[in-house]
Amino acid sequence: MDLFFDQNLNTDTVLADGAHLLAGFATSQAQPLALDIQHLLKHSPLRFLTTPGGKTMSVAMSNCGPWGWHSDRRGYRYLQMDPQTQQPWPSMPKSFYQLAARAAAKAGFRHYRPDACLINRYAIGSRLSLHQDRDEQDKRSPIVSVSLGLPAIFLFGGIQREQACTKLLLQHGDVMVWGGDSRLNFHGVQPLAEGYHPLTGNYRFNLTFRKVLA
Ligand code: MD3
Ligand code: FE
Repeated sequence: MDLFFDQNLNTDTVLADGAHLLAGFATSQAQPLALDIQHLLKHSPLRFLTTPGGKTMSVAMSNCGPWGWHSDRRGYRYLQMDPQTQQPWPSMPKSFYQLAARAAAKAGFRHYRPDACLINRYAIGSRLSLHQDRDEQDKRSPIVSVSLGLPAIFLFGGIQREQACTKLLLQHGDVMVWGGDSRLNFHGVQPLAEGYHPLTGNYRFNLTFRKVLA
């Protein structure tokens, strides 16, 4: 099996046009990030969303920032209110926003202003099937993702579902920036292998920053 990963801290590896792996970019901030996540989840708890097709997702999700991603039988969309609490999503910590902006800048995307941050929690066996992120109005801004805790095998496909995928091991502290020609590529996450991480226990957390409004 071909599996690409980068152990070199603070390198910028370009996987495809606009797709950058910043290995270990968030490692030094991981502990405060994890504490902030636990705090945010007290306001808008993790939940298992339903797809329009009626399946329950195995990844538990919540959001912070002005917009939050939601899915139910009626479709995928961004909402300003958490439908579970009927309150606005908790605001995005400045440290999250600055981390995402610094990562985007390092990958060549200046003036990144994310207005949504999806919080994904993977338990052992949780997976994310191959999909595109196309619910955001702004498709010119990149998506920035931060991996914390247990490692996962990420699948990076092409612009069509049928194209072959590159496998990438995403480890604690890794940050990825997906912009330019890679912004609409298919991608997914293989079922999380069992393991234990000192910061997150039996879980992997992933933050994905997006710009919803153009
Ligand atoms: C490549 N999350 O939340 S982050 C998602 O690890 C999502 O939780 C995965 O896919 C996770 O939608 C992957 C990396 C990622 C995010 C968006 C992308 C990769 C992407 C958009 C285009 C291409
Ligand atoms: Fe995605």
